[in-house]
Amino acid sequence: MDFLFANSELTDIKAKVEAGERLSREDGLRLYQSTDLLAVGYLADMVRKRKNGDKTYFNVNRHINHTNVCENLCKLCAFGRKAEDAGAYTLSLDELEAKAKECHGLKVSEIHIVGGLNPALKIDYYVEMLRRVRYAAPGAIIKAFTAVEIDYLAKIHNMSLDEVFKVLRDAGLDSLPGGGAEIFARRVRDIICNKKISGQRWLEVHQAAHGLGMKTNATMLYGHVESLAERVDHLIQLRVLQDKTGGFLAFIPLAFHPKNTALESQSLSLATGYDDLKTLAIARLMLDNFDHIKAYWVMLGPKIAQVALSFGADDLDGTVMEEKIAHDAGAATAQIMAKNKLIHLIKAAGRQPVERDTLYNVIGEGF
Ligand code: V47
Repeated sequence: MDFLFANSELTDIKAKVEAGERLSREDGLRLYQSTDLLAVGYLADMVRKRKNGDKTYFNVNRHINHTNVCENLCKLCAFGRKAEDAGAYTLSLDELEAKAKECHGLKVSEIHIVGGLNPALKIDYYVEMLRRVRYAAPGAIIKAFTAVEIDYLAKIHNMSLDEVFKVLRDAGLDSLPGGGAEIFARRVRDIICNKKISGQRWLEVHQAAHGLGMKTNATMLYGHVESLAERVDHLIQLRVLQDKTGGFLAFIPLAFHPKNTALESQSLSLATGYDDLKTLAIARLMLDNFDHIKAYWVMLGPKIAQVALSFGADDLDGTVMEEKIAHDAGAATAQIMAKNKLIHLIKAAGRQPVERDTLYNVIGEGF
């Protein structure tokens, strides 16, 4: 592959990657500024191979969004509603339980639950939700509530983060998803989600979860008003926390979908397929202390997600039954992907499919 780098401005970065040296902020920016997508992808693939070989992970999972009523109503979001708006909903505990019960026969290993900041719901609703889901789907790991929701519960009940986590963990919470991170820079948050917790607070919530032994994920929402430097800074802040705690499992870049959001009419520099692949590759290169980089097919589309397996990604997420957040914002992908189709995508990319649970314990391989 040396021909890829024959006249490349990335030769010194290639040497660092080969030596397993950490890349700097400047390296991250230079990777973004380079138009040599194949060279960037080749370097990311090298790291991916080193960490995961040909293994490509997926899971059988289900999403549940218990309410779309939200106090924040972020401009980036098409899902949130005011309580009095048409289309506002809150699932009853019986409805939640019924959705969890469906998982039992489907061999679902993960239930991913997130919702809006609904002032009508207090912590006892969350506790009862977790108890019922745990009982209705005993084989599934519950990955639930973004850092934003955890912070909200702490605030409205005047509890510490540790107290909130202990109560929720006792009721069945296993792990936290990576949502709500967006871009950590204040400048960007002021434009796309001005009422949401700060980037610093998002990191504090995950640090607290890690301190109690919980594993969590991290995301970055890209393709709106952020600069490339703000993306690289976001990755570096995640890397710094991961150095401290080792509690992150996977990083998931999320391509912004503008439809039905308050940002729809603005001419934003939306992510392209080229940017999707570059962002996944740069994440793989910068986040040297993360084991897994997920290409989330729901937001990328299955074709880009499959190609991403040659650009640093080693995970496609899952079957994802009943996703609402990306679909409300115009995602054109299906509502569910059959396990066989995920296996086919992975094998057709020359990789080895591995079914995992949330914590990356192997459930099945050799498909
Ligand atoms: O928190 C909101 C983002 C997140 C839009 O941890 C949007 O395994 C694009 O976090 N366009 C939800 N993105 C999704 C998420 C996630 C998905 C899959 C796996 C995991 C994991 C986490 O999506 C939100 C927000 O950051 N989002 N609106 C939008 N219009």
